[in-house]
Amino acid sequence: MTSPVSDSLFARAKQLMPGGVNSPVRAFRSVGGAPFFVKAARGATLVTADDRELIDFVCTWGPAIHGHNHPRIKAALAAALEHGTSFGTPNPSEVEMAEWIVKFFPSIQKVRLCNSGTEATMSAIRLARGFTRRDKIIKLAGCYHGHSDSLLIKAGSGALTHGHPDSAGVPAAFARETVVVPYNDCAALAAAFAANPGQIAALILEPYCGNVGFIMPDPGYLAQVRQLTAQHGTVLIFDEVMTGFRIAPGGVQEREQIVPDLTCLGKIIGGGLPVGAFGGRAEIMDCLAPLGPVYQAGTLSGNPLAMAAGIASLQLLAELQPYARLDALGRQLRDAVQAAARAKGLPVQVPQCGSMFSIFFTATPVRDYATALTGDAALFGRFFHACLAGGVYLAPSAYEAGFISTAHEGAAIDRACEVLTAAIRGL
Ligand code: KE4
Repeated sequence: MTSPVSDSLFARAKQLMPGGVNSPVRAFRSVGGAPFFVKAARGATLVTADDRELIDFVCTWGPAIHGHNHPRIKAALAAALEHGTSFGTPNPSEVEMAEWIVKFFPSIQKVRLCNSGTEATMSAIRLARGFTRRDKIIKLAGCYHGHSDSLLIKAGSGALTHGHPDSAGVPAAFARETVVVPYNDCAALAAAFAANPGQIAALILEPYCGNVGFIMPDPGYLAQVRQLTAQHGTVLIFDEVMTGFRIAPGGVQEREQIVPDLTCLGKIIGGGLPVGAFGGRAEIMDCLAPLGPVYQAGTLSGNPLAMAAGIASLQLLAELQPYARLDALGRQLRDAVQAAARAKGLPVQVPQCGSMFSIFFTATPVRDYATALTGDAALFGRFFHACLAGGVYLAPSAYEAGFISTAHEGAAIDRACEVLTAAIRGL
């Protein structure tokens, strides 16, 4: 499959941008080959610069839960555009967005809007440190929370793919303040608290991991995390940038009935435009400037275009309540992959919940960073390219989650299952 236009664009891009991309995972470094360039997207389909149509299971890394360029989101954006692009002042749409978030997430009494998931988690950590007057934090190996210094320690996602989870450029002094423990390991977590008595400001985790592949918690694990953090006066931060409004209207915390102290959001609440948010208990949030001593700010925070697109996306979720349909699509894909792998005698794990899934080529049940690494990444690369040749675009890394939208229903999911089945048969 030749892609002369993408190849030419990539050659130009590499002269101008490191690796020819603006986010590392897009470079296809872990699956090999050169990335394609996309010029348009609609529904479940990407249109490449070489006019190939691909069924998309990345969904711009989560935001496109209604598919790309949904008419309702497009119309909301067009209407907002009539009034301007950015005001730098309070505006009605950020109030409406805050009301939506507080309504869907009862644990969020107050919320601050920002421009990315990285900003949300970085700010939540600073807020927890300011509120507790403690410096240390706990994160879980393989969880990815964006690229702020304190959190790029044993990160997931692209940092994991690139084989050096601890990024260069992070001062050792910063890394020393971040304690890393395995996901799904209550004993290790209790030991970390015992070794740092009264010192842990916050524990941040992806309650369902989406950046080391897709990994769900053992039964009772999240309740144990909640109990230990409460016992030690540690702020529990759920990073639901990926899972918020995707796993359930109120994210994992609704599905698992766990109440964190702070929650980070992003992706879906921007409808495809740059966005982030963090919120939680008012007594913690009120430590934020201008009320309190913890500073946080942003030129484009609450941007009216991002708010308009995000509100339209949330309105659609409230109207359609698509979660059972999305789970049926996820099961259909999971069942097809499992059946094909069984017929081939190929060990595979296909964790799936609702519209999130991943595919690990290993016989080992994947429950944390270490077991995720037992997956055959080279085989995943071959599988990825076989799917791409068949017209299906999976995340270009064995350590990412796949995303399904309502637009995949019907022909797209059926065709995708055929392509994934044929790809496995050909391995
Ligand atoms: P952003 O700064 O990329 O908006 O959000 C960072 C972030 C925070 N928390 C979670 C749970 C996330 O998944 C992310 C970003 N996710 C990656 C996908 N693995 C974004 C894609 C990329 O980095 O190119």
